[in-house]
Amino acid sequence: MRLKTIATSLWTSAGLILAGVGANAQDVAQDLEIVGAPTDGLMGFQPAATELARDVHWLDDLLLIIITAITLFVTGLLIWVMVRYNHKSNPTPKTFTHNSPLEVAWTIIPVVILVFIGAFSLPVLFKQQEIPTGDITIKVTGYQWYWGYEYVDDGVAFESYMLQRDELEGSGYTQAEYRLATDTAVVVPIGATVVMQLTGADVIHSWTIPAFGVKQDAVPGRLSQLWFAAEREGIYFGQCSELCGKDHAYMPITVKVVSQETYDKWLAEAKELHGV
Ligand SMILES: [Cu+2]
Repeated sequence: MRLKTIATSLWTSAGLILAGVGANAQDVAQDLEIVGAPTDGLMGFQPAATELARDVHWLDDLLLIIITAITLFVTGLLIWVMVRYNHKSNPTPKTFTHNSPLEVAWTIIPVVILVFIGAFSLPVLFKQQEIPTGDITIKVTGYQWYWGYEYVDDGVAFESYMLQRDELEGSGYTQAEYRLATDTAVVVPIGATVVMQLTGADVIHSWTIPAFGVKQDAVPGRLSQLWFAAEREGIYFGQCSELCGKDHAYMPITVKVVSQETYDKWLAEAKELHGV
């Protein structure tokens, strides 16, 4: 693996020198808009770029309504008890200790609420976890501390490292993308069903793109899967989401969603540069 890595980087470097710096296979998608990135000072989700992400946002909204209603109800009860049953307003308290109808109610009602939530959340979960047949299959391997990608049907494999501050200059990214942008990116065509098979080479890592609504652990010795079909062209960022060692914060993920035509062009060049 190590030899292959060295060979791949040598080959990549040779390709870069031949083609001129910056003209590597990733450049086909360099003028893309950055869609999926965190924004300073904002709350809420990044824009949903897949059906899965829309589902997750919708479920979050539903839960927020339920949580708000429950919180207001409980706060109201607390205030009512504090005002009506304090020592001054209620000098001689009743002495009963049980109220069966009330106890049955506060058991049954939460069960009903949980079943109601489950009726909506389980279909969302199943849609994520039932993996369709992919148009493209990419094997993702988490390493300490970078990601490896293999387009298994196309014989393309490469590693993806975070761009250091001084490498961002001239890469098409700005300093705002520090700790998000990588030297190579996962490139996928818009609308294609992409299946990712994840594993870890050393410890557990976790692959995610928030705007796609996907996150999956990459566990050594196991092959887990996720899928997505991106609906909007652009650049999307994610970060390793399972604490994996000292450089955990420095193994980001970049995905470029491009037109089919651009993808075909990229793939042809990638086969030259990153062919296995
Ligand atoms: Cu990590």
